[in-house]
Parts: sequence; C-alpha cells; structure tokens
Amino acid sequence: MTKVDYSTRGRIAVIAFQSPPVNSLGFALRRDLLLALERAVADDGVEGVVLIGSNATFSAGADIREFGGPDMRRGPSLWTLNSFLERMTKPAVAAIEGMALGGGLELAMSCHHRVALTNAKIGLPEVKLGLLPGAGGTQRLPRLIGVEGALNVMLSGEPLPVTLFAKSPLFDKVVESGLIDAAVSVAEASAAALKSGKVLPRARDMKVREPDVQALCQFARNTAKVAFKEYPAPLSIIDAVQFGAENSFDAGLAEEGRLFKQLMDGPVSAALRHVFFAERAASRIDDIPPDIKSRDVKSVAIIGAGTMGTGIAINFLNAGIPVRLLELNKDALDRGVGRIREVYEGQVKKGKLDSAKMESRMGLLTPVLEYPAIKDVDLVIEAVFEEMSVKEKVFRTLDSTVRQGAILATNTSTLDVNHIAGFTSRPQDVIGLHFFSPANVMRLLEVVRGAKTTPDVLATATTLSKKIKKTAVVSGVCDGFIGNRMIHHYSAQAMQMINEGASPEQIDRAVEKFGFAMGPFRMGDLAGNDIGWHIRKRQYEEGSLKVRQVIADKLCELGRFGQKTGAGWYDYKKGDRTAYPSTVVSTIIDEARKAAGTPLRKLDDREIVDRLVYALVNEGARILEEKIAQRASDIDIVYLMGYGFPIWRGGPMHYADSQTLYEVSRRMQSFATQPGGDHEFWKPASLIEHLSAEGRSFTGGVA
Ligand code: 3H9
Repeated sequence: MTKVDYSTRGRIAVIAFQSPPVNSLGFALRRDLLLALERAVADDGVEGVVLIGSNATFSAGADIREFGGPDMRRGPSLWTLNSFLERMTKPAVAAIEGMALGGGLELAMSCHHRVALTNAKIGLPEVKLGLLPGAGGTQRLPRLIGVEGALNVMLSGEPLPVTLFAKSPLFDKVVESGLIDAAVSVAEASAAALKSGKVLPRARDMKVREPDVQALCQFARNTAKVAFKEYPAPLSIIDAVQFGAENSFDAGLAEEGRLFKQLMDGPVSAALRHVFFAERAASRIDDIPPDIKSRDVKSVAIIGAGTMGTGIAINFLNAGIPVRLLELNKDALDRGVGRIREVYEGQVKKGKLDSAKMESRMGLLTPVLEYPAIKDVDLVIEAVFEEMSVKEKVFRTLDSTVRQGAILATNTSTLDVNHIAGFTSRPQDVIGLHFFSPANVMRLLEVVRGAKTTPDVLATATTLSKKIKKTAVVSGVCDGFIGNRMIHHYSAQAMQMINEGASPEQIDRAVEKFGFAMGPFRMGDLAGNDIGWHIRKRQYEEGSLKVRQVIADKLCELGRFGQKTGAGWYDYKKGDRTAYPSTVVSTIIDEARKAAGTPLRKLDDREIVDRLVYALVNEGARILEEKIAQRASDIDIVYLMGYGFPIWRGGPMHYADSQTLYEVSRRMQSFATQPGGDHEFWKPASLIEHLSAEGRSFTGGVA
C-alpha cells in the first residue's frame, strides 16, 4: 500500500515513502509526497527535509503502469514535485539505498543534496522503455556529472554503482551504513550554511562544463544511429542534452518534455512497455498459487550428448548445478564433453570467462554411460532423437531407474508430451522443457504442461528457469506447442508465396526489412532444413499436413539441408556464411511452379510481410482460443525471444493490436479472396472476429 510517513529528527523532517514492491512514483505517492513536503515547509520547527524510500530501496521511477492512462495526469506530476523540491527554501536531502532509477533518480537530483549507501545503484533506464528521462534527467544529470558521463548513463540505461559517482556533485556523501544519520547531518549542515548566507545548491544553477557540446553530441549521434537503428529514444536523449546545454536549463526542460511526449505517443515505446510487462507476466501461472513449494533441484541428468544436450548442460553448469551427461556410446559422449569444453574455451579466449571458472564449471560435469549412474538425480532432461519410439525407450528406462519424486522432462519440440508421459508410471512428474538452439544462448524456454503434470513440477520448472537465466513461457500440449505450431503456418505462407511468384531472396529481404533477425529461408538454412522435413514426413503420415511442400521436400531429397551441407535454399562457400542465390533452387522452383500450373504474379513487400505476420497472428489467436497459451503476451515473448521477431514491434500479437484487429481481419479476408487465395487458411480465428467486434485487442488486458 502506498504510504508516506512524516517524522522529525530534531529540526529535520524525515519523509519515508513506500509503494510496494519498488516504490514507483504513481499518482497517490506523488500526491502524498507533495503534501508531506508542504507540511515541512509550513512547519517553523523544521529546517530541512530527508526523503527516504522504505523497503530497502529508494524508487524504481515513474509508475510504468500509469503510462498512457489517466492516472499519469492525476494530481501533481513528477515535474511539479521536482520543481517544488528544487525551489524549497529549506534543504532537501535524498537518502538512497537499493536503487534510484528513472524518475526516482530524477526526484533525487531535484533535491539539494544526495547521500547514498555504498552498495546502492542509480540509473536512468527509460531508454529501455523507448523513452527519455522526462522529469529533468536529461538536464540535471549532465550538470552534475558532465555531458559524456550523463550520455553514457542514459544511453546504456544500466543501473550503476553509486561509488562510480562518489566524487562528483551527484553525491554529498557515500556511506557504508547509517544512511539516515548521514542524511540528517547533511541536512543540518546545509541548514546552518543557509543561515550563514550560503545559497542552496541546485542542479539547475550549475553550468554544463563541456568545451564542445556540439562535437561530443554529434559523435554520440553517429554512434547511436548505427547501434540503435530502429529506436528513436537514444537520438532524442542526445538532442535534449545538447539543447539544454546550448540554451537555458528551462528551455532544456521544455524540450525534454516535448520529446518525452513524442516518444510516449510513438509505437516503439508502446511496444517496449508491452514487452516489459509481458516478460514479467510470463512467469505467472494463472491457476497455480504463487506460494506453492517448488521441488529442490540440486542435480540434473541430461540424456543425449548432441548439440542440444550439451547446450542444455551448459546452462546448468553456468548456474553451479552439477550435471551428469548420459550417452550410451563412449565416442559420442567424449565428443559431447569436448563440445562443452570448446564453448568454454571460446569464452575464455574472448575474455568473457577466466580459466579458473571454466575448470570449476567443467568440474561439475560428470560424463556417464549407463542409466543406473543417474538414478538419484532431481531432474532428468531427455534430449535424444525426435522420434516417438526413441523417446519411449528412454522414458520407460527412466521410469524403472530414476528415483521417485524426480522430475522427468523431455526436450521435444513437437511430440505429444502426454503420450511421452504415458510411457511412465508417474505422468504427474513428467513435463516438457523445450530449449531453443543454441540452447546455451537462446533465452526462451517453453515449459510444456502435460495433462497430468502437477502444479509443484510446473512451479519448479519456472523457478529453475530463472536460476538458469531463461524466460519461461508455459504452453499446453499440441503439435509444435506455441512457437513451432505458429512457425509452421508462417513457413506454409512463405512456401505459398514462392508458388505464386516470389523468390526466397525477396521474401527474406522483405521480412528482414520489417525487422526480423532472419527471413524464413535463411533461418531454415541456419537451423537445418532436415529438421522441418523430418516433422513434415511424420505429419504427412499422420494426415495432419495435407498440402505437400514439394519444393522444400525436393531440396531435402537432394541433401540441401542448409549451411551445414554447404547448400540449402541458398548456396554457401566454405568458411563463409553469406547466402548466395542458387540456380539449382531456382530451377527446382520453376519446375514445381510449372507442374502446379499456378499463375505467377508480382508480390510486393507489404503483402509478403503481412501474409507472414498475419499467418502467425491467426494461429496465435487459435492457440489462445484453445488455451494452449495463457495470454497473448506469452506468445509475443515466444516470438521475441525464440524466433527473432523485432523487439521494437512488441511481438506478433501486440503488432496485430497496433494495426487494430478489424484491419487485420479485413486484410486476411483480402488474402482469401485474391486469385488463388486460400479461404480456409485465411479465415480469421473466431477470437479475432469476436475481439474486433467489441473494439478490443489481444493484449489489452495485460499491460
Ligand atoms: C520513468 O521513470 C519516466 C520518468 O523519467 C519521467 C516520468 C514523467 N513501475 O523486475 P521485477 C514492478 S520510466 C511500475 O520482477 P526485479 C514489476 O512490474 C521508469 N511497476 O523485479 C514487477 O511487478 P509484478 C524508469 C514496476 O527485482 C515488480 O515491480 N524505471 C516498476 O528483478 C518487480 O519487478 C524503470 O524502467 C515501475 N517503474 O527488478 C525501472 N518497476 O511483480 C524498471 C518494477 O506485478 N524496473 N515494477 O510482475 C526494473 O528495472 C526492475 O523492475 C527493477 C527490479 C530493477 C526495479
């Protein structure tokens, strides 16, 4: 609950504020803080004020939940509060522990003095939300620590130790302990100095000490243009700093306010704010109480020492959790251990890891050749060949060897987790943990909830994901779960557009221009086209995939699996990952088009992008209808972290919302009715129709 406590220490008022969990400066806190400050000003017995956050932290800044809503405009704004503080005729001291971020640091910089604990951190992370510090940060920080330092703080957005700034005017004192005492004594000394004729120090009155602001800002601008291509906030930060340095403080504040509003109203900040909340929402499992007890995971076994198994193992070794790597073939096991060592050696060479740490991580790895050697572990993750009969063998063996109470996980990317759980006598302990390749790099982890998986097993998986630095998204069981089920529809559209006249290069280029890390064909070549082929063959057999992907299958029949075979949708030269257009592929495409007899036409980039993205969106909507995903923002996280969807567009579901679901639905219908259009494919999911009719969106309920 938001609360502001007012007490006095001698002639100093101590204003302790709280707004759990991070003391964000929402409307109620701003209102109560201003009231407390007014009380201190009016009290003749008070000579100064100390502002301190409760719950061991100062403040994480403005309340992001208010952005874009009416509360942002309610009561005193942060500008009003800061301006009141700065113009007070009694000294105000910010006492900082924990974090002072964003608007929290801006509040502190509006005080006349700042005192911090040595382990506290400060930062202006607005850039990560597509914003600039909009409550005076772009003007006060350059005056307190210099233009270059301030630009570094604002452009990185990282929280930094206060000790870095201990000698600058940003801090009067940095103390090991006794924060309140130190802050009160700074306030008392300042009040005494005031009586003897000194003026209160204010950031607004300081000169910007930089010999050539214009040159420095131009240099920063050139760098930012390359580093943050699609993001407008970094350039706005530089503009606001330069404007304030070359004009007056007040003119700088006005320019900062104008730019802040512009960014706040823009699509990039809306997307990044959505991502901020989406990441945090993903860890919540709606029907499981947050206080459910997880199982202890102190040891892990990984079955399969291939690329996936070893990648998964590295995550646990990095987190200090011992791993037993099981492979029945000695050579394959040795190769797996060698691969893990190679990854670590690469990191040592790049200076990202020291040799001692590498050896201690390798020391946590035990290669084993038989199942009894893993019988007492807490968690097993199977990463063997993607074939039900192979999984069956592994899970039946696990069931008969591994201790009761251990969690048995499969890393399958498409197979039925319930079916796999059925190979054991303990389906309640079975779960899917779908890592993405390379498993030691990609942040996404799809946690697949079987029909019988118990809540504590699920909770253990999500808790563990944080320990191994993954973002977990819970998915129900279906073919391909959230990510691969959707990508299947995306790929089908890409193939369909080739049949209609587009080339792989044109499709890749269009979608990369939209912001995807890689187009579908370059992605296939990187991941290995044989993976999709293997899945398609199973789906043709089961009858779940009715339209044969003739061109893609032909490529695989010729062994064109992608980069690893030197040929795929593109040609590759040895030691060179550049994708060169292939005459072999264009001949295969020509022949397939002739055989199909589809009339060819020119597709423009907009159609290509819309068809690919809306194919994802339509299937995403069905996934929501079927409750495979808990919420639309989870689908966005899967695509942002696992499939290279541009972060600044917020994910496919947020992107669809930004276009309005009415327009999305109309566009789908236009694809259905154009020559050769696939009516069944482009029938908008009923959720889209239903939300659109009510003027609602997929993600409206989350952010
Ligand atoms: C700003 O200040 C603009 C100004 O310049 C101008 C204004 C005019 N607001 O991350 P966690 C919630 S922009 C509302 O899991 P951690 C978060 O959603 C702001 N809520 O914990 C979560 O809620 P839930 C600039 C916030 O320990 C809970 O707190 N500031 C805010 O890993 C715990 O968060 C930032 O950008 C907020 N400002 O990390 C700071 N911050 O439990 C953003 C957090 O319901 N925040 N919440 O899911 C962070 O970087 C991290 O949350 C922090 C704690 C480092 C503070």
